[in-house]
Amino acid sequence: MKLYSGPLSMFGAKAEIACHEKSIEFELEFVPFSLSDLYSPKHVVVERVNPKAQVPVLVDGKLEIFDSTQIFEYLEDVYPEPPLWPRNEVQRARARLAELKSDEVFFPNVVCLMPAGAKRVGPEGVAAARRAIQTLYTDLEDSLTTDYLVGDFSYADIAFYMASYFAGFLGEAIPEACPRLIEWQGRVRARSAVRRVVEPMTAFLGSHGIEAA
Ligand SMILES: N[C@@H](CCC(=O)N[C@@H](CS)C(=O)NCC(=O)O)C(=O)O
Repeated sequence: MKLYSGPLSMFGAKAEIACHEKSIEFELEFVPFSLSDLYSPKHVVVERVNPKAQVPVLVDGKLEIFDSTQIFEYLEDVYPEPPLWPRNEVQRARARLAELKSDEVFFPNVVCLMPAGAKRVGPEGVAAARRAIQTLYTDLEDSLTTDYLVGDFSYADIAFYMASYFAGFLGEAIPEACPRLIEWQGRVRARSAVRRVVEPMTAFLGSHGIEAA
């Protein structure tokens, strides 16, 4: 199994963490990436497999797939243990929705804080994105009643941990007013699968003078 990702890819990190959680042996290849040129030039395999030319891409024998959530689904089917989706249907639906909301509701706001995103949306867009992030933190704080977002540790935790990790580097860390969410973050950060992926990312950012708030 080979995973194509990037040294700062939040979606690639999701797939990588899931592989480590499931103790899957896989090869990791980082595609060309720099803070100045981003994902240019594109990697030939990524361009061939993904019409959107984005990482992550997973190649397993003849199977070639892309998109972190599609990769989660494949990993769960092929390596069901330990489960990273809840077994109960209702909880599974909730976890899937939480994962989707992290990627498609929360993270687009984080993208607006990145240099290219901020240029695209302008100062008012950046301010709106910051407000939306804080509102979503508060909503999650209010709904968090267990150790993890939905039942046991799941793909939803992986997704939201990574999204909030990048928000933290962009000045929108989880606020002190959300103590349960801060504890949740510490709990996820302590997992060895998460540390293996996030520590090199933090080092990469640090080597470019970028520190978490
Ligand atoms: N929905 C996709 C998003 C993938 C994505 O946005 N990948 C970024 C890196 S984190 C990328 O490759 N960007 C390069 C580009 O869009 O040209 C997923 O879950 O994998």
